[in-house]
Amino acid sequence: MEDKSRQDTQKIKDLKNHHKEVKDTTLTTNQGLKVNDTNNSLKSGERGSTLLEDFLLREKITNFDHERIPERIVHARGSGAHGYFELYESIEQFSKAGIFTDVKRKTPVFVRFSTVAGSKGSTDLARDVRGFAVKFYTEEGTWDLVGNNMPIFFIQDAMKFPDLIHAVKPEPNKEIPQAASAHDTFYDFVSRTTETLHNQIWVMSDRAIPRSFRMMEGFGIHTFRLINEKGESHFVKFHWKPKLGVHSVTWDEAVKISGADSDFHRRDLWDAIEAGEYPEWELGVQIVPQEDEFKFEFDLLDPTKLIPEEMVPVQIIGKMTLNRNPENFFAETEQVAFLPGHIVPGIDFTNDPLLQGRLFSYRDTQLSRLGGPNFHQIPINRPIVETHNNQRDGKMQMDIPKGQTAYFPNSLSGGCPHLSKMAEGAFHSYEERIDAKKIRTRSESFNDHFSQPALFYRSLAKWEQAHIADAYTFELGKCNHTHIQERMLWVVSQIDSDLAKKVAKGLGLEIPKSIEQPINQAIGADADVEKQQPPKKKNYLDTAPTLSQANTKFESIATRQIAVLVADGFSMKNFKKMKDVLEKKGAVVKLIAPHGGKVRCNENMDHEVDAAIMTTESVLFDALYIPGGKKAIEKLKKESKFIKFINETFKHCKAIAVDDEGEDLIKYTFVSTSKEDAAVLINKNPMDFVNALAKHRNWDRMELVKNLPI
Ligand code: HDD
Repeated sequence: MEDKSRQDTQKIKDLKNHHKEVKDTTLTTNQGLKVNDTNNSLKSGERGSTLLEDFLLREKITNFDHERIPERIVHARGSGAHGYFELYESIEQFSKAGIFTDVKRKTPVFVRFSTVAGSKGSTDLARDVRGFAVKFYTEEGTWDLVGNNMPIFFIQDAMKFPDLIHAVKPEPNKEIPQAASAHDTFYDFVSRTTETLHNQIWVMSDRAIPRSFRMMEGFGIHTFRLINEKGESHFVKFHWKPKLGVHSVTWDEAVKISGADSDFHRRDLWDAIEAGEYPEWELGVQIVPQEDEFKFEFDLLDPTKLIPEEMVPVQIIGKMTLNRNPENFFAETEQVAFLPGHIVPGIDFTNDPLLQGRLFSYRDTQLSRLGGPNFHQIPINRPIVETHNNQRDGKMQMDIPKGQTAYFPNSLSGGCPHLSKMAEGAFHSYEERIDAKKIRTRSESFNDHFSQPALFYRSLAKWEQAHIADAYTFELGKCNHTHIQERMLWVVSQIDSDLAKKVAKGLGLEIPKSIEQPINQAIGADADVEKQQPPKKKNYLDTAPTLSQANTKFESIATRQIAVLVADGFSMKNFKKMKDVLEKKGAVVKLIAPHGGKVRCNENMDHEVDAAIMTTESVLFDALYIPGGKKAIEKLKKESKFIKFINETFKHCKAIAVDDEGEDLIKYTFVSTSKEDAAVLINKNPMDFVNALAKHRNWDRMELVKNLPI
């Protein structure tokens, strides 16, 4: 049956014009010549040398030699999907953009999620920021919202971006480490550039190791402007809120997932869409009236600061659904080009100096990545509206512009393309009043680097704080230079002294009383040192509970992966009862057995095995169920990997349900020490398991399992 929600958007229809089917066709060269041998080159005799004449060989090999384009300098590892955006209610009082006023529209989108530091083939589970870039193909032109899964950025001025990236990327002499911030150069930079600390502590938090792309928030980060019909401006911050809530894995899992399935997030996104479980995010806006620009104790133009939702609530205005996987990874996900400079009437920039620099960088990078100025003609990058201008030629011109003229004004082409009138929806930059000196400096109002990292840390649950301490200990433990570790300890102590003490203990170091130049060097060599960091931390809010993942949504178990451990003779009655409930709630049940092929239940029916135990790992699942059946349990006991599987599931604080003889199996595991645990369910109602699973993890178990020898 046709899935109505998957009806082609205008962009999909457009892309279909470029699809190339391979059904029932003859192999040809790029010139259309039919080919009857693509296995052998042209030789001088059966055992002779290959001839230069062999144009078939040359065409095939030349294409192959040039298959790769430079990977993105950052965000190289990514995964994309198509979908659409729908507006719940018009916000015309703030913006005249069609996408924000027309509730009947279904605006096509293409989204690319990414990690930042790693190469194209690196693991999905690196501790890192995730890119969250959305291309809206709107009726007034393309709007790109190129954000991340964290609401702030590392630096305040685009001028420092190359330094930041050079510090985090593999060290240039040895190209080590891949997709990891845990090394000397990064912490050398961070400890000397304290504006990074806010984003840095978010990277130490669970946000940096998401359970899935579908379970992370997205943020536009910068303060943008919304412009209404009257030309009035309101400041805005954009938020994406996942319908499934914000959830993460533990670091121990992340490390193991990287080995077991380094495509974990990519696969999860792909599988969910193929299964019809379309990922959804609601779009929210925080609106600040123009006159409130200076009302806050931080600067709205400073991208290292967030506006706590407790100060300005997020108003939900629409929903994005991803319902279609790309047809071709390279053509779409690799070649898609996002530019923060792509905006539409009703949306405008602010003077955030990071945003201003980005407006240059993204177009520039596409020139070398995609080879020339015509990258907007690549199918995935084409807007859904027609384009007409006098820009011409360049590498890979795909259109054939007709006519005698390519200049404006002209009379020979009847003045076309002519200029648009404002009433026809022309873009017009917001007329911000500027009366200033030309200076190379950083605004004094940006000079607070510790208040918001401290607010973030204070706002988290105990288990989240513990994860941050562990993350700092791990990351700094990987640094080889004591002076870098000590400087970081001092810097962290300015955020929270208890946190710094925990990390210092793990490193076996003392927190220095002071350090030479505890200063943000970005301010400039001749700046007044006294005026710089750290001044007294501001405390304008005790806590911001919305920053904690403990306060996210815990309603759904849809798409959660449940490992069911079985062997021949497993209890069909128990299994069926549990499976029916789980599947009704949208969870995915997978049978894990000692071998592949089929497994026979105690009612003599054969069941397809989803994975033989040797091919899978507990870290790829959200929860575990053991249905019992005497014969089956005896078999499972004999395979140590099942015991490891159960112990690991327990260590990672996941829900475990066992029925009947299943209890005999957990006697051999650490689970037996915790039968009172809220997420260990022995002979309980399947709904108890569902409820435990919806909570994502039982963090109350954390202290107990911390030192388990697995
Ligand atoms: Fe950037 C890619 C997000 C600051 C320069 N950036 C890139 C992508 C995302 C972001 C999600 C990947 C897009 C895709 O999937 O193709 N970047 C951000 C955010 C920033 C930010 C949220 C701060 C708020 N970036 C930033 C600065 C600069 C760049 C300050 C340069 C001055 N970013 C780039 C780039 C990339 C890029 C080098 C690499 C590939 C690309 O642009 O298309 O130009």
